[in-house]
Order: sequence, then structure tokens, then C-alpha cells
Amino acid sequence: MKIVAADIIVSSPDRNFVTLKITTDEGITGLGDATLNGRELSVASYLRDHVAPLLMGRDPHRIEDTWQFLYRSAYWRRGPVTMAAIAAVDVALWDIKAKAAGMPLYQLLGGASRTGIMAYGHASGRDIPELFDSIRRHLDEGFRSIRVQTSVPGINAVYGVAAQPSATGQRYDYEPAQRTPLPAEEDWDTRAYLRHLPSVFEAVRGEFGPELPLLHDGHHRMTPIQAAKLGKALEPYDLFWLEDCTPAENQEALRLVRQHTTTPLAIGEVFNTVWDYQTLIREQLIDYVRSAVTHTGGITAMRKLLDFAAQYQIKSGIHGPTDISPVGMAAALHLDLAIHNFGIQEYMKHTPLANEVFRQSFTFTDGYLHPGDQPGLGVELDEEVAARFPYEPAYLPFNRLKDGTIHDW
Ligand code: GCO
Ligand code: MG
Repeated sequence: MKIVAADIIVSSPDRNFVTLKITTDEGITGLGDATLNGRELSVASYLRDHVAPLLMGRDPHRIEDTWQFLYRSAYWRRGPVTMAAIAAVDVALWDIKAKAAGMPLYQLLGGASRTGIMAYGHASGRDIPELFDSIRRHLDEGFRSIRVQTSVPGINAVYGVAAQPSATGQRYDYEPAQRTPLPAEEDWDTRAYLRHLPSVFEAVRGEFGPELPLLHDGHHRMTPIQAAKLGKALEPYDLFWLEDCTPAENQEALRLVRQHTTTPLAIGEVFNTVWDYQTLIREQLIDYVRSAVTHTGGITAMRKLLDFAAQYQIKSGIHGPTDISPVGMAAALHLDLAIHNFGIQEYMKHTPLANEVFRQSFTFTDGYLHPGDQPGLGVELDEEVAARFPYEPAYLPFNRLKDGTIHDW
């Protein structure tokens, strides 16, 4: 088999997605998700201008060799753009291999290690009653694990808090990317946040009892000592995890956090290689790996990363917000089903429009996802529908403190 085409499809059904479609001389096609929220066109160009020409004539079955070729021959290693592009190629090649084998992709990864994939949903509210409503709605939808984010008194716009119900009463999950010509400015005050958050978890535990797994995302905003303080303050509420408590480019920061708290820690949605985790995993400074399959070099690289983590009883918590397309979600689900050290899967539902562009076969039943049993990833791209929604510039917001200083968002 030979690769004869590699097309990059940029489409914006409610939000931007970049999709790679690889076509072979036997007519089998494979899809990869190359979406990098707020920087979409850089990956599209990397693929179109620099990678697609290299793929022509290659044997699509040689996945490991293609991965190493793209990683090493570029000379310039790592980084979100490069690793998202490599991930898209990798996932598309796995899709082709599994379709050629006539099997769902997870079978090629060793087969199912479980019957379903526990997923967590995103509940949020501006105040406690709104938050409780949102939690109840997620429970009604079937979620059995819930991420809790709320507004903080004194801060105007807080990460993770969904837009208000529309006139029709419909509620939406929080969507950070905004179709604005410039990134929106938000405000932040870590002390106000630290004062407020434990009372939110106390209220949620009081209302929903001790069993419900609860998660929280700190979105990189704390210093190590602040994170240590929060982890300690949240211990009575038995979190499933506290995510991205510090900006973890400095992996050593987690040593300090770890000394002070037994709250489980999840990190890594902004990472792109195993090297970003070296200290975190070897010193057992985290409990969950948060990388996206789509930003970390695809299934080939994620499998190696998660196998490394498994030696230290560290589990997966693969990134799955709406900026991961249904193609990227499907790749995550096949891996989740196959690996032994699965922890939990993030799941934010895509809009009906996005689901029209990407026809998926994965299911969500009683809180558990399953990738389905179609050959390959189980996702088809409707290029005609995709073409109706051209790219629209969109940015993630950023933070300033009260005195105007830029802060991590
Ligand atoms: C999460 C993330 C997302 C990111 C988003 C940025 O835990 O799901 O923090 O909400 O903010 O992926 O593009
Ligand atoms: Mg996060």
C-alpha cells in the first residue's frame, strides 16, 4: 500500500477544527486531528507545506518508522505545533491500518482491557445553586464523575464557568475559545480563589454525598506553596484529582506540592512529549497523565508515555475538551479501552453541528464511553458539510491581575 494524498481540512462547525485525511492507492483513507486551539493555522501549514510532500509514496503500515522520520528529520524537536502535526499523521496511519485489518483500532493495541471508559463531565455555576443545577444535569445525562468549577467573589470571569442558560433554557458547557479579533482579557486573584474554593467543595459534598468522584482544574494559576495549601485544604472533600495546580514546565515545583498534600494530582494537557514528564513520573510527583493524544505525537507516543507511567502506578486522564475533535476523541477512546493503567477520560460533548461534520460511532451509556466496533477509528468526515463552515479566527482568553500584570490563564 502507498500513500497517494494527504489533505488538510480546516473547518469551523461552531469552533475550529483541523483534520488530516490520508488517502492510499488502495482507496483506504485515515483521519487525524491536528487542532491546536487558537493556533490552528500553524499546524495546518506545518502539515500542508512541510509534511504532506514527505508522505507521498510511503507505506502507511510503517507507523513507527514514519513517526521517527517526522520527529528526527525535522531536526527541530518537540513543541505543540510539531507534535500536533506528527500526532495527526500517526492517528491517520493507525486508522488506515485498522481499516485494512477490518478491526476497530483498539484490537490492534492489544484488545479491550475493560468494558467501558469512565468519563467525567464539566459542571459549573456562578453560585452554589447554579452549580448544583449543573451537577444534577450532568448526573441526569449519565455522568458518574464530575469536574467542579465556580465563579469566585471579586473576580469577573473565571476559567471553566459556562455561559448562562439561553432564552430557550438550554445550557452549554464552558467553551474558552472566543471568535474575537483579539484575545479576551480576564481577571484573576489567587488569594480570593484560595479563600473561596474549599467552601464550594464543602457544599457539594454536603449536597451530593461522599461517593461521587469530584475533580477540579486549577488551570496553572498557583505557585507551588499556594498549590500545596489548596491541596491540603481540599483533603476533607476527597477529590479524584486536582488538575494543573502549577505551571508545570518546572517539574521540580511538584516536589514541594507533593510534600504537603495527599490530594491526587493530574498534570500535562499542555505538554507534548514524554520528556515533559520525566521528573514527574520517575519521582511519582503526579497521579494522572493529562496529555491529549492529539498534542503528544499520537497513539504511538502516548502508548509509550502511558507505559512509562504504569511502572509507577500513574494512570491516564486523557485530555478531552471540545477543542479535541471527534477524531481525536476516538483516538483517545481506543487507547483508553486497551491500556491497563486507564484512570478516567474527560468528555465534553460536541455541538450537533460538529457532529454533522464528524460522524462518530462512539457511545456514552450510564457514564461509560465506548469507541464502537467499526473498523478503524470509527469516525467519518463529511467534507461537503465541513466546507460550509470555513475557518474563523478565535483566541483563548488571557489573565491580568488587578495591577495589570499578566498572569497564567
Ligand atoms: C481541560 C482544559 C481545557 C483547556 C482548553 C484550552 O481541562 O479540559 O483545561 O478546558 O482550557 O483545552 O484549549
Ligand atoms: Mg485542564
